[in-house]
Amino acid sequence: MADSPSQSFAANLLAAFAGAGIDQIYLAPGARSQALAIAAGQLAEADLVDLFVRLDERSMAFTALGSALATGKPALIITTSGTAVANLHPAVLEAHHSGVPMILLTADRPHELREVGANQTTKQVGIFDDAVRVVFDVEAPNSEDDGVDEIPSMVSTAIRASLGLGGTRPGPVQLNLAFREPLSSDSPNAADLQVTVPAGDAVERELEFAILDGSIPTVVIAGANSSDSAVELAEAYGLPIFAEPSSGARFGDNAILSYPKLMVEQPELSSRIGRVIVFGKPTLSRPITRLFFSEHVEVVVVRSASMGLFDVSRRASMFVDDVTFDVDVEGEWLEAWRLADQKIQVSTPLSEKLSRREIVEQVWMSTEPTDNLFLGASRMIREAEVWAPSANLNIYANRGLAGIDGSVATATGLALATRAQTRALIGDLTLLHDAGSLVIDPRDGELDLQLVVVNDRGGSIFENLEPAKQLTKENFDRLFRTPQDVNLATLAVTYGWLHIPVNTEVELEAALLTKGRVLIEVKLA
Ligand SMILES: Cc1ncc(C[n+]2csc(CCOP(=O)(O)OP(=O)(O)O)c2C)c(N)n1
Ligand SMILES: [Mg+2]
Repeated sequence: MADSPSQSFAANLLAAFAGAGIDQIYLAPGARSQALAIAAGQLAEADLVDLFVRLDERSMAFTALGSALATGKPALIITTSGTAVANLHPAVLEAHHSGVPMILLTADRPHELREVGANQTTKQVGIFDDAVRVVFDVEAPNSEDDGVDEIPSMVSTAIRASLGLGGTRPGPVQLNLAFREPLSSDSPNAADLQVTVPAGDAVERELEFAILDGSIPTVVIAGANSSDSAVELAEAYGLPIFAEPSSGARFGDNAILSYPKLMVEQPELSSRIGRVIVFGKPTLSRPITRLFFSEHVEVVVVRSASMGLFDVSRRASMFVDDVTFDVDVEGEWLEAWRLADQKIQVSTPLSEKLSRREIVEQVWMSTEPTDNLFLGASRMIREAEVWAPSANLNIYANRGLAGIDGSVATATGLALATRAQTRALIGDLTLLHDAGSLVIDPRDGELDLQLVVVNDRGGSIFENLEPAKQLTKENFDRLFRTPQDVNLATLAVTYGWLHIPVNTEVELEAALLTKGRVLIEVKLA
């Protein structure tokens, strides 16, 4: 085959990424990206990277997002030009808002073929606006070594920006790569190339601390992506902690698990709150959001490394990196919350039918510390906020934008990157929205991936909306609940998944022990 500057550039580029430790590559097929595909295939064949091939770019990008959530490292995403690039947008936005590293390699026509009606050609530079930390618009290489000298610095910048080492939050980065014919060749082989990428130092920011008045009754609010530091603070100073299920902080002696209920049912206690210290991004319950707006509550925000500044009420008194207290917090304050929490935890009656509470409890009980648990963005994460027991588990949720899209794919990415037992607890519409991600590539190998689908025939979360009371049932169903009649058993089987229908707690417990790719359908309606 004739030499191809495109192939030479692609081989050097991918060898540079692989050499720098970026070893997860996601690829969707296409003509313009063929040199990148061939280079990725060579690296995979030589066992230098893991390569995952996907048909649907939307699904692929969410899978890569899941992989990065588990590893903390960006995966490479390779697409052809045109709408293929646009299909990355939902996952790019989620990664932008929740600070997940991601590197996009989008193939494009050469510059002279843009804006002239050439096939499969659109404006790919700028398509993601400010959702990408950095964009490179790389000219098509014309000769053997064209552009190769710039690769190490470009790759270094891309990796550093995606990881947030350059002073911004982690997030997506785009390399828009123009290629002209000949689009590929059989040499060089990317696996034979060694390209050294400068690492560079992380930008150090001076951390800001605050010393707070310990006499003000304070609670720690741990939203999505809070991490252990929220727990450490609460335990160091005897503060109650209200931790969302995907906070990474819902465990330990200070966790007040029933806070969503207590905030409503114990007005005397909750009205005593004079200050909240916020970690991560809390989005789940209205009583907590109301606290941020309450005039007699001071809002102290601890900067999140991933989620960006949180200040929904625009009332934050300070943004800091850590806090301490001048005097010890009264022990009575934590005790009062613990007591109320214990009372409510035991006093809720259980019915005969499998309830959402039992689903949550059973899923948590079946989940080991090395497993992954992904929570879809609808009713079940809110049920988990009320019922999930205290446990230090690997829990993930796409709370950057709280979309129901890409949930099957994100969970698949968690499973692919870790090869650990992975569960997704999702609603029926959330499953159907991402049904395309059920497509299996047999080359991905064995995965222990359970989709626990709570099938209540439609979006039951909307029952809490005002229109549920205002509209006729028929209208409400048509406009909001959108009931569906899809046969999940045949859907699962069509895509090669095992389907297990579940009606009781005992059946659910048994189903959760099943290995392989399983769709566990819990029928509630
Ligand atoms: C991409 C996207 N589209 C629409 C929404 C709005 N939305 C939030 S929850 C929901 C319904 C989810 O229903 P289901 O998955 O069955 O969960 P349930 O609440 O019934 O448990 C929708 C459409 C969203 N969050 N994301
Ligand atoms: Mg539903």
